[in-house]
Amino acid sequence: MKTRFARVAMCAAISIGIGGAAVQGAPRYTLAQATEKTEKTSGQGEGVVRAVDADERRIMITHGPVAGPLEMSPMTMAFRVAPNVDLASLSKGMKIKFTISRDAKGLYVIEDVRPDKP
Ligand SMILES: [Cu+2]
Repeated sequence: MKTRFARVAMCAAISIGIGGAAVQGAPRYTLAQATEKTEKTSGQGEGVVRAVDADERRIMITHGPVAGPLEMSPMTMAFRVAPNVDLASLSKGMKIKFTISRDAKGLYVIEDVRPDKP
């Protein structure tokens, strides 16, 4: 009986895992809600700098598809930039590779920027 229960419990755990992986979007995250707030999700992308606003610490980027837990379609948009990123190293027209994450408020932040050299 004990063994059978363990087997059933394991099957349940596996089916939850498979079901969760197969479902895109919110249902998958209900299981991980407890850790979601502290866990950093990030995404990797490439793009071209359109504008740098050093006062507001924002940059405008035309980016391609962003891959990773944080996915994004290609678009032109403004990002806030993390304090550790040196904005002086960025200029209009520069091709870059970047890493984004979401802050505690759910806003996108650029965590890292590298020149995208051929
Ligand atoms: Cu975007």
